[in-house]
Amino acid sequence: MTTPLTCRNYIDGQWLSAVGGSTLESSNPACFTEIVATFPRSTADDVNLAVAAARQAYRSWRKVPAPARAEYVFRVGELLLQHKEELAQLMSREMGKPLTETRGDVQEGIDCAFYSAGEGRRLFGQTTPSEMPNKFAMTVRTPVGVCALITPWNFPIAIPCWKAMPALVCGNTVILKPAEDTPACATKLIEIFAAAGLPPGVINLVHGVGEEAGKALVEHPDVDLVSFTGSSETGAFVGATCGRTHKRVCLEMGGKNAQVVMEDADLELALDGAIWGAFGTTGQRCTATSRLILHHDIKEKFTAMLYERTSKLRLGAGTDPNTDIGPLVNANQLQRVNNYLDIAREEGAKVLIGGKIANEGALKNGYFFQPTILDNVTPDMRVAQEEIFGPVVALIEVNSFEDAIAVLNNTNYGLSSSVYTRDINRAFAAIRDIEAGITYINGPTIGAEVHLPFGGVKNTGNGHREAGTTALDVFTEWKSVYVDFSGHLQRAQIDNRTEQQ
Ligand code: UN1
Repeated sequence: MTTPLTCRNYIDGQWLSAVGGSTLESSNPACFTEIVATFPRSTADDVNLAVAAARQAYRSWRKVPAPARAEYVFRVGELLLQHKEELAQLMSREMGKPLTETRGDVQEGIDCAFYSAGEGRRLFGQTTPSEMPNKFAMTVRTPVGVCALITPWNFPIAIPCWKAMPALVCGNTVILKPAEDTPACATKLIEIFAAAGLPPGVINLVHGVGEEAGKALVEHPDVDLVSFTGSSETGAFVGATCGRTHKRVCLEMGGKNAQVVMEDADLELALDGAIWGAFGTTGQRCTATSRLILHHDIKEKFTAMLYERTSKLRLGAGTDPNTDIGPLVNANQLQRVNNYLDIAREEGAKVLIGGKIANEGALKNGYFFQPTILDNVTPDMRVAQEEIFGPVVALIEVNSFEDAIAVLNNTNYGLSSSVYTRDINRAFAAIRDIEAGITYINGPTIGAEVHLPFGGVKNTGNGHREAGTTALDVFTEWKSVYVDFSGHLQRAQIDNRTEQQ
């Protein structure tokens, strides 16, 4: 067992304990007796310090040329690359997912660094003709100010990077409040930002619980923008508070993503996609496949294939290279998934495989849940409507392509979606008719790349998209600029018209 790491807040370039001195612990979800880190339980006092530092640093950071700001972010990418394996190992211990996936998580941060850094030399605005002679018109992007980033535990490196990197390139200063399950990952990430030489106060880290540190940040009058990824319940609070206090707010919340398998699909390919989409990250992705919509003609055969493959999946610690599926992140999540199994049984779904907490032998000290397939699910059951966030997939049978799309759209969420078919006409009809921010054709619902917009419709989000160039729209304000070089007053809409016009 390794000695627990001592994590601190990072405020104005200093590593600090919480003002009140309280601490909390994170543990290994595959072996909860192993403490991974201790970290500060911050309160409004710590948040006040961080916001003051970020506000002060903003005065000069916004004037640093964007290409120079981007060079710091590029350096963060280089350092992440150097520390990739160490971060992946730590993440598997603290969050639980297998090493192949934690390496992918760090890689997503690296991709984001190099992609965002390129934006430092773009950040394009527009020029457009003025309606008046001798007048020039253009738009420029300006930073928003102090940004609070509230991030989840399922992608402890990638998601803070998605938010912090474009925010910094755009000229904002940042306060990160990471999830309380993954404080060590967040601390290591901020150590890397610090090592890249960012001036004090430009990036700050405040640990703690959502109801205390998170709430204080969202309510703070000197925070200009909140970017939140997490549950729909917390997102509703964040959105309402930001509405009341006139903050910019970007929300990324739940999903109830479906993969459709049509009768003409390549079933082996669809199977690979379903297993990866449903059980990757133990189903703890907002993009996870939690519904499989199967055409009647292949339902029986595909279900048998799925059963067979699921029965071979190995549960274990993420740090063990033989593990396919790691634990759930904590006891609450385990309880939540278990409760959904009770709900599924009460509603009349059939548990085809799995369905239970796994706590025998080597799994006894972890939060493991068996990979689970629910059959005979109808589109309106709670297990077909609510986000479970665990290794549970619901099978829904349909008789036509039109029904498949209707069932897929029959949810309050709209993040990711997938259709397996070899019919090009159906593929394009699906792209047109699916209500989701992301649609995959012949690929699983998980696996978004950093240079495309990421986010969803309906209750998944509030109209913003992270990643891609759309991240710039979250972290900048547009300014329209008119330069009149005529030397006299020119009245738009008036002086270019005659009386009659
Ligand atoms: C998330 O689940 O919150 O597309 C993010 C994917 C990953 C990101 C998931 N690249 O599954």
